Parts: sequence; structure tokens; C-alpha cells
Amino acid sequence: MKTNKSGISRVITLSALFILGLITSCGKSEEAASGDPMAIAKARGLSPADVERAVKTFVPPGKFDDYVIFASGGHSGQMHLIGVPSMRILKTIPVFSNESWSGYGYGNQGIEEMLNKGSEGRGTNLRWGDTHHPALSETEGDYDGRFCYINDRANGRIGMIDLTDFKTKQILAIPNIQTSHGGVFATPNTEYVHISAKVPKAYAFSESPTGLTKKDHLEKYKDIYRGASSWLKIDQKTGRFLLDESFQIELPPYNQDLADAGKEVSFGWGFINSYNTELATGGNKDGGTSIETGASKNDFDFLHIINWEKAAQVVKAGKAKKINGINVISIQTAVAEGLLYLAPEPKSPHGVDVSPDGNYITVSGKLDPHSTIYGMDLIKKAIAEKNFEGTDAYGIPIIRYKSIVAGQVELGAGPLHTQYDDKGYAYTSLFLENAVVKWSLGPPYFTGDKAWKVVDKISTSYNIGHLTTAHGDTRKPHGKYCIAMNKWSIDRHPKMGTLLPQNFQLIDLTGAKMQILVDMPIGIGEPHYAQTASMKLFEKSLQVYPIGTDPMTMQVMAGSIQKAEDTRIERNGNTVDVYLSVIRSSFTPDLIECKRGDRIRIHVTNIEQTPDATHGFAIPEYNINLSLDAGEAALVDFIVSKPGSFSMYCTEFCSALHLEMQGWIIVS
Ligand code: CUK
Ligand code: CUA
Repeated sequence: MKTNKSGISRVITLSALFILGLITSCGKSEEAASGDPMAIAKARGLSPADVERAVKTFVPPGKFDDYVIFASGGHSGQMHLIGVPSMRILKTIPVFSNESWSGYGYGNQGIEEMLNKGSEGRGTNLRWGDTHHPALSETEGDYDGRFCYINDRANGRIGMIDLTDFKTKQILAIPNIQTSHGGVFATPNTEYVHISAKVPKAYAFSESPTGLTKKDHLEKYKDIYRGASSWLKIDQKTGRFLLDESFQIELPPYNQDLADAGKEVSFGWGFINSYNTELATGGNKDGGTSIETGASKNDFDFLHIINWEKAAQVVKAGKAKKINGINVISIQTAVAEGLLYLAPEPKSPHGVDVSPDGNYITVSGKLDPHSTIYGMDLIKKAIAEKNFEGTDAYGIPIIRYKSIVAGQVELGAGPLHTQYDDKGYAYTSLFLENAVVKWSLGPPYFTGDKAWKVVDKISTSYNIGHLTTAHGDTRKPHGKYCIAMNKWSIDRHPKMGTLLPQNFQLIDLTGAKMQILVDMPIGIGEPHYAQTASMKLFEKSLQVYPIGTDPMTMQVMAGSIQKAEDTRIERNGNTVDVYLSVIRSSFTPDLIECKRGDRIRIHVTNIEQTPDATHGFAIPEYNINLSLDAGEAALVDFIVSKPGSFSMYCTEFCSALHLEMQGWIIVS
């Protein structure tokens, strides 16, 4: 779509034409209708509003979308890229889970090593994750198209996707936490990427004694369980986590929930919601309270307010302790250094989202129809004046609630998450009401009567969770589009068995009233949260690797093929090294002979240099399946345990002679 104006006038013209078409096509036969858009619309039973939707979202063949959604894939462990406004899936990127199309987790040594390293301290080599909250890297508070980070809610990990080639390059198993939820967010220049624990962990920062009983866990919960806020330092060149320069802040065993980074006036700060400040432990058959009822008892929970700039200085000054490879600031130190505060927030809050100017911190919770908006100016003032209403059980100062609330807006049932536009409006999802509500922020956006007002509401399908607007959590939101990310799509799509797809709904934000344009079923995971970025950021995305590149390092891989003469087979005792090239439409060498029990290392290089030249490399019965893009090199390393002949082949339909792209491994 070009400009809004021309788009709108086109729609008006089309609607007029439609009505005209309805009149003129009366009595015409269906065949005569072909070629006449209005008659086609009528024949398909489309209303003028439908035609308007179609025109607003249609992207002609060969043309590109304006935006791309980076959506988590939930417990599919992947990420999905979706074009806006067409709502077409552009790509799936595996992060934590094996994925066979892209040869992820099936014998490519570089990927295996990354996945194994990403399971450190986790008891087993994990091959799945619950991708939850993606975060695009930022420069000066806006997306810069360099990297994308996403957490594994299930296993307390975080993955880094390099947006040069859109591949996962690092998975970090974060020490001292087991699950993760708060974040991922990047600080305004991606100085740090943040993630906090979801469920507190027993003996997170100390050696766990053996023989702890159920009773111990119930009775000592307050003392032995801890949460953590992790600030992971980012290497600006590679996007990777630098654990040595990262730090954690020990937190009370509340359930830390969503989190967001400060910007502008709140630069240097981070905010984390919590629930279950009641410390309900579960154990409803053992004299404990069920978490469901116990965690909703109090009228207030706590917003954690953390000064990460100060925390970094505290670490520098040697006041942190290295525990399991990461610097940890204890609660005591955090309080003494004035870098950790709490603010009361009404009943079981969920989303916390910082406005574009950084001053407003919007907190919403399932059990309160209001959103509470805190002012950073007020928070700073209260801290300076030590305007506290006491401390929590861990000695953390609680800022006086009344002194920091800038506004409160009654939005509807079950407000969860908030995104922003370029005009001073906020958009909040209403989980119980199944709606998106649009409301106005306070000064400087709106003043007097106009501030803190609901201005529009639109129903979504059952049951909205997160929502995303274009650049909607940055300093410079674009407005234009909002995507409602709805859960199980009951009655929304054709019946296709028992597991229901999710439903995304594209909402047009350009008019006076919000308008739903498209429903998009997602039958490939439980996309949970997303960020929507301008397609322009990715125009320079890499198309072809220099020959022999290992995507993990972006360097030429040792053992890769540079020219035809490099292809060979070398035997050294029981190790067979095969230097193999891949090009349309053959493997060289295509016959590999070895003995049962040999270790075979196949150094594969795709020596093509055109962008449409991905080849596969699969070996039957050995669970080996690689995908090599143009120029890419990889290593396969395995023991041939079974005699016979194994017909390796290329899995991509790469050329007219694709079927001929095969060879044999003969094990004697
Ligand atoms: S949050 Cu994580 S379980 Cu993203 Cu609303 Cu729901
Ligand atoms: Cu290469 Cu098929």
C-alpha cells in the first residue's frame, strides 16, 4: 500500500463501483461477471465492507508486505514470520526445537553443539522449548533489524537469532533460574537483554541440601525459594550474550511476571510485575493453599522497579558474587545500593508496558477492570523523597502507591497487554471481554478532559492474549496496524479435528474506528507474543554465503571445499574424513566406503553462489538431515554402526535433475 490517502480514496471509489456493479450486474449471467470485480464480489456474496478489507490487505504477486510480524511459536519452539497486511506466513525459524525442513537438530554438528550448550545445567540435552516473548534489538529505542531474542518459558533459556541470515546462533541456559517469563526486552541500545524467572526456584543461589521433603518445601518456601532478574550483556557485533559481563539481581519468591524496559525519562530502569506475593505454595492436600486461591488473596501485588545502570556499577565495584557463572547482586545489596524498589499494584497484575516517551508505565491485571498508569517522574520524585509506605518481608522499600499513580482508566474485563501508536493512544487487550480497547494517554499526549479516556473498542474472536502494533513498544510507534493474538479459535475456522488453531486478527488503526481486516488461522504452534517491524529493516538481508561459510561463526569453516580439487576421502585409522561438495545436481564424491564401527566425518559444502540454490543432505536410517544454503558448509560426524548401503540424497527439489542428486555410503 502506498499512502493512506490514496488507499482510502481507492476504497471509496471501489465501494461506489461496487454499488454500481450491484445495479448493473443485475440479471447478468455468472460467466459474464468474470473480469468485472464488482460482479465477482457480488457472486461471492461479499459486502462493500468486505471489498474494502480485501483492497486494504491484498498484496499483488511480486509485491511485498509493509511489515513483518516476529511471532513466537509457543511450545513448537519456533518463531514465525508473517507479512502485514497480507497475513501470509513468510518463514518459520527453529530456535529450541528440532525442525527438519531447515535441517535443525538432525546431525549438523554446529547446530547440535549449540543446542547441547544451550542445555547446560539442565540435566539432559533439551530438544524443545516454549518460545514466549520475542524482542527485536534496538538502537536509540527503535528496532534496528540486527538481532532477535526469544525466551524459552519452560526451561529458563534464551535464544538469539541473527537477522543477517535469520538463523538461530546461540542458546543460553540462564544460570540460577528454571523457568522464564519477564521479558524478553532489549534496553534502548541493546546494552542488555532482560529476562526474569517465572516460578521461583528452590536454592536458586545456594547449594541445595539433600533429603528435602515436601513438608520442608511448604514450610520454608519464604526462605529457600528465590526469583531473579537477569540482565544479559550483548556483544554489539555478533549479538551474542556475554555471560561474564551479565548480572542477576536476587528477588523475593514472588512469581515475577511480565517486564519492560524504561526509555527516555525512564532510561536505565526496568519494570517487572509480580503475582502471588502472598507466597501461596500449593499443596492443597497437605495443609497448604492452592495457588489459584492463595495467589489472589491480597488487594495489591508488587511492581519491581530496578535501576540497571546502577546495578551495572555495583557489579563493577565488586559488590556482586559470581554464582554459577553469573554475577549476582543479593537483595540486601540491591536495597542498600538503592537499585531495587517495589510499588503496590492492584490485584494480580499481568502486563507492564512503557509508553513511547518513557514516562508512563501501564500495568494491567486480569482481576481489575482498570489499568493503572504510573509516572516515571513521580517514581523518581518519590524515591528522592523516600516517600515509602514501609518495606516488604525482604526489606525492599515500597513506594507510596498514591504518590506515583499518574492515571487510572477503566478499560473493561480482564485487561492484559498494552501497545502504543504514534498519536498518543494506547491499545489494551481485554482477555475476558474479547476486545481491544483504545484509550488516550495523559500529558503531553492529551490533557484535561481528553486524557485517560476510552475512545474506541472492537470485539475480537475468543480469546485475546497479547497484541502487537507496528513498532508498538518502541520510542517511535507507527500506528497503522494492530494484530490481536487470539487463543483457540472456536467456530472461527473449518473443523479440522480436535486441536484448534490459534487466530490472529489484523486490525486497521488508521480510521476513526478500529476495523478488523483479516482472520488468520495459525495451525503451527501457539504463537504467544510478537513484535511487528517495518520490512525496510531487512532489505539487506544476506542471500548467499561466501563459499565454505559456517553460519555459526560466519567464518570459512576448516575442512570446507573451496574448489573441485578439494573433494576427497581420507582414512586415518578408524576415522574417515570425507570432503564433499554439493552443487546442482550432484554430490562429489558420491560413493563413500567405510567399515562398520568407523567414525565418519563428512565435511559438506554447498559450493553454489546463487540465492535459490539450497540443497539438502540426508542419510537414511541414521537420523541425518541437513539443509545447506548457497555457500554454506557443515560437518556431519557419526559412527557407522550398521552395515549395508545407505542412499544419501538431496531433500530440496533443486533442479531438473534433483532426483539424480544422490549417492551411496557403503558400510562393509
Ligand atoms: S503472558 Cu506468558 S503465559 Cu505473554 Cu500474557 Cu500469558
Ligand atoms: Cu540438490 Cu535436490
